[in-house]
Amino acid sequence: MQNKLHNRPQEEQEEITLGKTKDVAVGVPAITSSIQHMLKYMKPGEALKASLKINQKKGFDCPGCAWPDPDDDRSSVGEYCENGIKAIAEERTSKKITADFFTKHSVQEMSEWDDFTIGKKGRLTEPMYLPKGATNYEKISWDHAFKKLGDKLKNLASPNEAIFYTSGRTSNEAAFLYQLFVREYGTNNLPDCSNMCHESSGVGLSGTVGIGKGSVTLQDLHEAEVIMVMGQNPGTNHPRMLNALEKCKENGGKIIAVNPLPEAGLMKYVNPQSPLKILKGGVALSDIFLQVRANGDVALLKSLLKLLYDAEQKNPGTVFDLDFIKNKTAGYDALIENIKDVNALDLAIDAGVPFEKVEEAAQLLIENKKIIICWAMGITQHENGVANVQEIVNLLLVKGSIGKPGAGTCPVRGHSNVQGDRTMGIWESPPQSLLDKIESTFGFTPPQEHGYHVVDAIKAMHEGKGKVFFAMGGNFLSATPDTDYTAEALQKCEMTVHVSTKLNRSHLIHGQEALIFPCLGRMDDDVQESGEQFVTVENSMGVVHSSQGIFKPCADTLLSEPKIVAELAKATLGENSKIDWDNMVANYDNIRNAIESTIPGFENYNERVRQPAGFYLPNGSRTGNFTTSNNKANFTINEVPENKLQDKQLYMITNRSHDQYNTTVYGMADRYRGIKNGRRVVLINPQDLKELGLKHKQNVHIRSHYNGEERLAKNFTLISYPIARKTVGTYFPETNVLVPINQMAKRSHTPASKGIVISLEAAV
Ligand SMILES: Nc1nc2c(c(=O)[nH]1)N[C@H]1C(S)=C(S)[C@@H](COP(=O)(O)OP(=O)(O)OC[C@H]3O[C@@H](n4cnc5c(=O)[nH]c(N)nc54)[C@H](O)[C@@H]3O)O[C@H]1N2
Ligand SMILES: Nc1nc2c(c(=O)[nH]1)N[C@H]1C(S)=C(S)[C@@H](COP(=O)(O)OP(=O)(O)OC[C@H]3O[C@@H](n4cnc5c(=O)[nH]c(N)nc54)[C@H](O)[C@@H]3O)O[C@H]1N2
Ligand SMILES: [Mo]
Repeated sequence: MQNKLHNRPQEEQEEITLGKTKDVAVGVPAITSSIQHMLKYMKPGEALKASLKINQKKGFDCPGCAWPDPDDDRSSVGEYCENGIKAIAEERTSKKITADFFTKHSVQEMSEWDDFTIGKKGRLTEPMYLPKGATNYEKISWDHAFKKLGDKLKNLASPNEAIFYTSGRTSNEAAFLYQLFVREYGTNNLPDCSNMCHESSGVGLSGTVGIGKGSVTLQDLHEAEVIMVMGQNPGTNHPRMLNALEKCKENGGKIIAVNPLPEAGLMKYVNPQSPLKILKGGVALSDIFLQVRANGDVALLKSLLKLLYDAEQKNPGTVFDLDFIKNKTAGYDALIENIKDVNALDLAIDAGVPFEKVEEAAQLLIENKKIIICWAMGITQHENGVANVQEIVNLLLVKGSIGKPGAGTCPVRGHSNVQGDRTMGIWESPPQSLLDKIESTFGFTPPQEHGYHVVDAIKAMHEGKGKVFFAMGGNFLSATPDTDYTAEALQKCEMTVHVSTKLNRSHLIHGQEALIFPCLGRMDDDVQESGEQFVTVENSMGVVHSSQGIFKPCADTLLSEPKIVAELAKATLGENSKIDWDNMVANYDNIRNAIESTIPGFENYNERVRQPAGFYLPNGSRTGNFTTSNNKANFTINEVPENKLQDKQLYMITNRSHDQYNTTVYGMADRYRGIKNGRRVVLINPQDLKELGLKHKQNVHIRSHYNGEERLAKNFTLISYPIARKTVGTYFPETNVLVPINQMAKRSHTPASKGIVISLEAAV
């Protein structure tokens, strides 16, 4: 029998309970929820210590999101949020999984548990090995484990038959060492979670403003006159961002939210660190809510641009920043040629937003100059994800709203070090400059041919071209699209290996042989030959800072990620390696020195990262120095995507609930949206429900449609919800089975997880 792939038996419908949908985020319920959560899973003394050290200058970096910490005035009671606390409790759980656990439970048995149950089993503590044909993982020594994998890698016909994935929690030190090993071994097969996340931002920004990262600092957000928050749910996924939005409002700024869902955090907010505000009941955050349909953003942005253009025509020089356009940009004439005859009203209708609302938003953009646009997965995870980002840039460029205080681009990153991992060279398509620098610094020639991104990696495994899959963190099976297809791909591998803190489904849907390498987490003390080590990470705004563990690891068998890489490198490359791996790991300062010699912007790394708040990496777009091929910021022309819906079809967006971290399910309560007890739900507009002849709380199957292919996911409960028309909301990863492997963003190859065409059928 095949192992169960999804996180719940599909045969039954869940008993969903509905509470009131909240329009206020954070406040007292968030504080109680986070305290309860910590005390449920952690030792009380540790819970207190963790909450005092989180995101402090000499503390550890929260393993949750990549939102930056204030440069100066940090809260003395901890820079944290409810969901950061849950991430901590998840990592620092008092439960452990030892080798006995795997003797007791076969892989088959575990694969029938749901994701919530799997995640709650505790921290992995011992290296484990699943031999070919075996039913249970067995204990293996670290030495044997490294030898097994090293021998396997040595004996592949080509290094390109191995694939090395990274999730975004890996520190700069581990990531740098890892890519160095992989490239010395001989491949650029370094797919990472970024491929499924902000890759569209990286691609869209690099070509237009010269750097694939955002341009703003926290201070800029406080100073902005207008902040647009597009395709992002900060109340859940970046709760500390709400502090910044609140400060912006206190300084007189206005907020525009662009989302198919009226997300609680965008509507109203109560600062948990301000008792007075808790009493007063909070601040209404968004001044204008543009309830766009799924993937209506290009149409909406073009409609706004046209309204700005019309206003500029009426009063030349008052709306657009003509000096900036003339001196700093290229492609303006072509842009104007493209938009001058479009119809703003038709575009607003296409976007699903009432035209008066678009006009209201345009007015704010016309009147102000310091504009910031923030965005996340609602923008990037579309076939036209790159076009979405480029249209955002167009809007900022006509206003001259980049490269000056209070203005610019703000792609809000996900994993706490996903940005740093990319800076360190975790990249399947590395720039030539990186490869050349590796060669001159370390004396070996890295492979020049680009490697597989996530989708190509899955296909390569499926076709038998990828034989060994190694994952530095993450939960590849559940995070990737097309779960059944990906499962087959992993099961075709000769060997799958996971460096992990917690058990997850990717350990249970495995290759012919499988290994689990248990590792230290962010909060664990990391002691190497020279003594206690700290690591460094880069946040969403390009600040590099240190992170130091504060707890004794739950088992002395755990190794740090850098140590695992070094041991694997020795077992694979042996005497042939040009790198002294033991020396690197003995003192992480040595790794940082190697980073300094290889990656631009890390001068005096060891010294500067010891400054309490770390340092900013250079960023041309922040200062108006656009390092594109023509040294200008480039306008681009992006066509409005055609509407693909046929009769009775809807667009499906796959979102996070308030009670999960990506594939880790913390619990079953999506508190702000008022949905409890289950996750197999479809949020649908009441009008669509009526037109389709379906009913609130009805049990349905979801069918996705892509180029004549169909995929089915069974037994979901319909929930009548104030979501945009023609758009339905479901949770990731339950509906990843419906995301077609080939449906991805042009140029960035990001799976289109927010643009799936589906139909609903009554379950009988
Ligand atoms: N607690 C917690 N924190 C997290 C995570 C987590 O799972 N839990 N995940 C981390 C990671 S890796 C990431 S990448 C970030 C993710 O952060 P988000 O991007 O906020 O996460 P999603 O839940 O995917 O939310 C996407 C938002 O976009 C909206 N949306 C969907 N489609 C469209 C569209 O077509 N247009 C527009 N304008 N909006 C749309 C959705 O309604 C939703 O509000 O959060 C990070 N932080
Ligand atoms: N349909 C749909 N699919 C999506 C998305 C979506 O919005 N919709 N979002 C996409 C996005 S934005 C992302 S970033 C990906 C996320 O993809 P991944 O990063 O692969 O998934 P996570 O669920 O974050 O990984 C969780 C696992 O990481 C391990 N882990 C946690 N901390 C550490 C650590 O410190 N070290 C190591 N070695 N392991 C650790 C634990 O074992 C845990 O089970 O999913 C993508 N998939
Ligand atoms: Mo992400």
